[in-house]
Amino acid sequence: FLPKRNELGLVAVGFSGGQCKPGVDAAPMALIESGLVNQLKDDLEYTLHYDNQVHAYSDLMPASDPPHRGMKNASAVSAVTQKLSSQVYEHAKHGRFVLTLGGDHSIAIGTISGTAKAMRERLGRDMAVIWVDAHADINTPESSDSGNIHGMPLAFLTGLATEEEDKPFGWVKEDQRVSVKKLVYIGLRDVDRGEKKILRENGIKAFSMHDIDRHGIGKVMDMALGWIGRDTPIHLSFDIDALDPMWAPSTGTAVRGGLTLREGDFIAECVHETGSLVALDLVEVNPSLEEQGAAETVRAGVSIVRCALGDTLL
Ligand code: 6HN
Ligand code: MN
Ligand code: MN
Ligand code: MN
Repeated sequence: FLPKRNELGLVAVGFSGGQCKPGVDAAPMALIESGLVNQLKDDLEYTLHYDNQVHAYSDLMPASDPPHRGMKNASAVSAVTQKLSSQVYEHAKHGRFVLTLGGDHSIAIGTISGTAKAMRERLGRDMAVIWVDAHADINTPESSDSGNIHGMPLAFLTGLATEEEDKPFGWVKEDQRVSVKKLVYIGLRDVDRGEKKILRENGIKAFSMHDIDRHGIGKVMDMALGWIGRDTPIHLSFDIDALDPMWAPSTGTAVRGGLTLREGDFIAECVHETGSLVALDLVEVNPSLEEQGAAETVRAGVSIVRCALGDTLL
């Protein structure tokens, strides 16, 4: 069921509406300008399917977007992720590995719904999600303190938060969802109280920074991949704030005590090695924050992508 070797679909998403800080929309261009696309073509020998544009989806922005269930920009985020979902689905359906460069983490509602549906159709299989992040991003609109949708994508993707057909995110249907049993977290260290309850009550597998300190990243990856099992397609959603701000300072919700750059790369390498990785999101790089560290943050993002796409040391 593997993506065709070396066929890569790239979607660049310049969207920041899932949170309140401008600048995260500039990340795809910064990543591409730092040489990412050329490296994927030349060093890693991928055949690229890319429409050569950073999508801002301006045509989809509603004239007014009042709060809905406490969510900020709900109509905009819903419209953008619905469109993105079909773009990602189209790549995945053709057997391409799908790389999505964000944008804030709300865009995962689009990417994961797209790959989950394509994997069900192509393979008749439920996909697993590895979510690497300081945060759990599984607030329901009701449990969220901030109303920022980048803290909620997994609630909509797992069906813990649903919505009526004619409302924002009512387009996310059963065949686009992922099971809470097939979700694994790595790197958590800032989980809201309501989210802890959700993780507990649903028996969701999570490896926090505490677990990484205790067992080491090697053992944690064995356990994480063991939980998912063989022959299960995997979507890796990588929030750059999983890394310690020492390595990735330019991000909207930085939390100290995170992964080293090498631990982040190792996670990506291990998931690549399974041979089951079908898609990667790289999100939350914001070059306009902590500007002295922006180049380093972009470099960290490039490194994670290269590792997930099969760059090897030897
Ligand atoms: N991210 N839990 C906080 C919230 O607002 O719900 C932070 C979410 C951060 C989201 O980093 O992708
Ligand atoms: Mn985060
Ligand atoms: Mn918090
Ligand atoms: Mn996140």
